[in-house]
Amino acid sequence: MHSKKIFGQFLILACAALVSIAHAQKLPNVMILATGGTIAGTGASSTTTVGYTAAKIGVEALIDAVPELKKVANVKGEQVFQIASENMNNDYWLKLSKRVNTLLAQSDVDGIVITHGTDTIEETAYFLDLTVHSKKPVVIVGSMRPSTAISADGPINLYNAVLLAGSQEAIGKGVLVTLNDQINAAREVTKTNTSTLDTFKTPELGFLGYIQGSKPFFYRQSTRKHTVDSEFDISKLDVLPQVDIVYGYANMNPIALNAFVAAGAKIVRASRVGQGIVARNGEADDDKLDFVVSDTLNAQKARILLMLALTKTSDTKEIQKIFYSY
Ligand code: DAS
Repeated sequence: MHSKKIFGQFLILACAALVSIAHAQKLPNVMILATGGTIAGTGASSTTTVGYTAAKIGVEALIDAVPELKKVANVKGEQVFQIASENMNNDYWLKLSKRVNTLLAQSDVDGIVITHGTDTIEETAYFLDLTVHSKKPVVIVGSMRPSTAISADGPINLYNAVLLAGSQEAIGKGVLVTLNDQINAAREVTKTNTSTLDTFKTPELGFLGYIQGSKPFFYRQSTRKHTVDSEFDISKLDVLPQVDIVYGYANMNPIALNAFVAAGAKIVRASRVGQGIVARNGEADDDKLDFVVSDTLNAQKARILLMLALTKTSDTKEIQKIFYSY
């Protein structure tokens, strides 16, 4: 009788194990690449929402703080680097993009989440949008409150990012940025507020969709080239062309601009307002001055596209075509 009971218990455990294996096999495999930022930040107290230190806790702690991740994906973490994103640079971008491309080429990786500081999330997202050659989802996530704060937004943002990166709906949409239950495209998303949770917006062209009840809902997608349609291959590059930004204003001092031009800088004319089309030969004689216009890209996004375009050509007519197709 006793052995029958043990066998029965064994049978139940074996079935439970099989069910959990089957469940795990059904879930998508999502890699979480951590780079730092406020989402990994810590403050002196639970009410510290400014004056905290970014890039303090590691990827395993981020994952452990959200046990619900295991319900939506099989997650693995990797600390690629640990910085406040105002310190982001081309070397970090090249390292991150190469790592993402390598992982997405693996059949056991269905999607990638990148945890990142919010100050340059929009730039990293666009750089990856132009250099990652896969349809698999790449979702960049950050937070506006440090992990130690009351109602920290990092955990729910990370949960949303993982379920988005493991979703069928996000396949082929290009690199995505999600915070605050909203889904933005890398090309147009921008940080619009220094501290509020709804800071990331695509002011005029709009969100791609929302995440609600653990499900992504898409209502539109980008019409411009990205990821698998991008011609930019950085796999063999260790350095990127130097491209800088000069901010225009009334009574502007031309010293900075003249210094950059003297150093050989090429010019793309963008707008500081960030929205709308910068029309060719509108505010300047672009043909005569041999300028390129940025179309609807703001200056920080135009800088990234120009940097990658210069790895292919220095012909301004070719570069203008690139700005009209990406
Ligand atoms: N220091 C900023 C950064 O790392 C804080 C943040 O993540 O919001 O971008």
